[in-house]
Amino acid sequence: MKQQEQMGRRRSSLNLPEGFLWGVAAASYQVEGATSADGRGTSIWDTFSETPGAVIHGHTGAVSVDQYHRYPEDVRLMRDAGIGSYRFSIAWPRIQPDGSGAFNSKGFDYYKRLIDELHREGIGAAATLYHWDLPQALEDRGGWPNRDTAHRFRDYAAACFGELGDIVDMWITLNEPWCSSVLGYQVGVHAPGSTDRSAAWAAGHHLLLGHGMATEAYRATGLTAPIGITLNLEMPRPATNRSEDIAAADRAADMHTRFFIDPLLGRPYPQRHFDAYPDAVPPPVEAGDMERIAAPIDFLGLNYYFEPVVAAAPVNADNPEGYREVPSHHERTHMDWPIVPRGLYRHLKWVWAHTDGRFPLYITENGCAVRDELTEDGTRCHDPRRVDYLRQHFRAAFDAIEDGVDLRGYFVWSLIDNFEWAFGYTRRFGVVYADYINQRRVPKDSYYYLREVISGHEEV
Ligand code: IFM
Repeated sequence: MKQQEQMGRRRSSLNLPEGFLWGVAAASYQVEGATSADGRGTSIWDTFSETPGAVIHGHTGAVSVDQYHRYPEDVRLMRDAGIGSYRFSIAWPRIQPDGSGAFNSKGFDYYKRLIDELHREGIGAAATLYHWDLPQALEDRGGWPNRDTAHRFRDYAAACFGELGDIVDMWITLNEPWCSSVLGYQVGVHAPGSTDRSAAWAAGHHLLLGHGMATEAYRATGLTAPIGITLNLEMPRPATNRSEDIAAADRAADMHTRFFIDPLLGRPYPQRHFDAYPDAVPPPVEAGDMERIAAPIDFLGLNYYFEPVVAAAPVNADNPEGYREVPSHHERTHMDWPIVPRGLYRHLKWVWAHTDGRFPLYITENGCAVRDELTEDGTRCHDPRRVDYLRQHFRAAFDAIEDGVDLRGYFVWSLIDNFEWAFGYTRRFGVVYADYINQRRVPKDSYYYLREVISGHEEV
């Protein structure tokens, strides 16, 4: 029996592959605030969060944790936890207020200041080009369902490569295009709040096309930092081993997973999904698009939060794909998401097999929302559920590495509590507590736990 099995499978992070990257992640609109500073334009999230009823309590990202001004403090918090890389996103409307035409040097300056500060403290910069804050001017011209937006994204990305290419250590083109397309254009709970399936499919295609064109533009620069994309795939677990449930779970992965991962691999979109909705218009694919989308990437980023359970359901007009989500016994987070660490192991193994081990993988987000409170004296925040959540998910990821998955790094979502989209500030994901009244940051127990895992002193 191996020693770690004798220890009940608890391991030290010192057993991780050489160079394993520990990071924390965040996104511009969720943490920056300063939405009208230094020439920033309006984004679809500014507009959406000001729409009555769109976000809980009418919260907006206008101030958030004010990282735009307070980034030195946040970088120090990362340094003191031994964080190796900060995954942040670049706000397109800071760089190009109208989404086309003139670029704003003050926008670039902010990211240069942030990256310089990170580097001064020995922390790498992992920049995401698009984490949902589309310039409103582009939405006014049709948004992602309009093919032109993919071209505009390519131009914006190329400008970022030109200005920041020598200091960014890792590029991520898009964060979770499923959310931008399906939540934004079909379900309508995210900006811009549309409810049109055809628009969502077109948006998904143009997001991927923008990714492919940006990746091609990047290669033309000769820059060598790795570039990839972050997906939030979902491989639901079949409720039982009956063949109907297994087939239902497979169908449930068509839009959430196959639509986004297969074209990156040079494979077609899942036609079966389009066939289920004959009234909707399939993605407007033009000659050469699929080749562009499959432009080689250097890694694939995965965001994992939970694994749903799916069973077969009667096929009818309301449920043409014939599946439904069913309850499970798992404890749930404040997002009402089930805690399924083993699902992360299955997820990594599935992606690794589905991609034929073609790209190294990174977990670019994982974490949980907990109803955190400060101690009475305001100096500590005990979040044992988050510590437990992280410990179990780290363990699942390390198991996958042991079983052959080339997982190169793990970014915890998030450094600090922030604007959780339609939930506003009511959901706390940080390992650092944000006091939104006075902008005080208070490290939670999970922050100290993460620090000790990274230093190799805490067993997982
Ligand atoms: O806060 C989000 C993030 O912006 C994208 N991935 C999921 C997180 C938690 O919901």
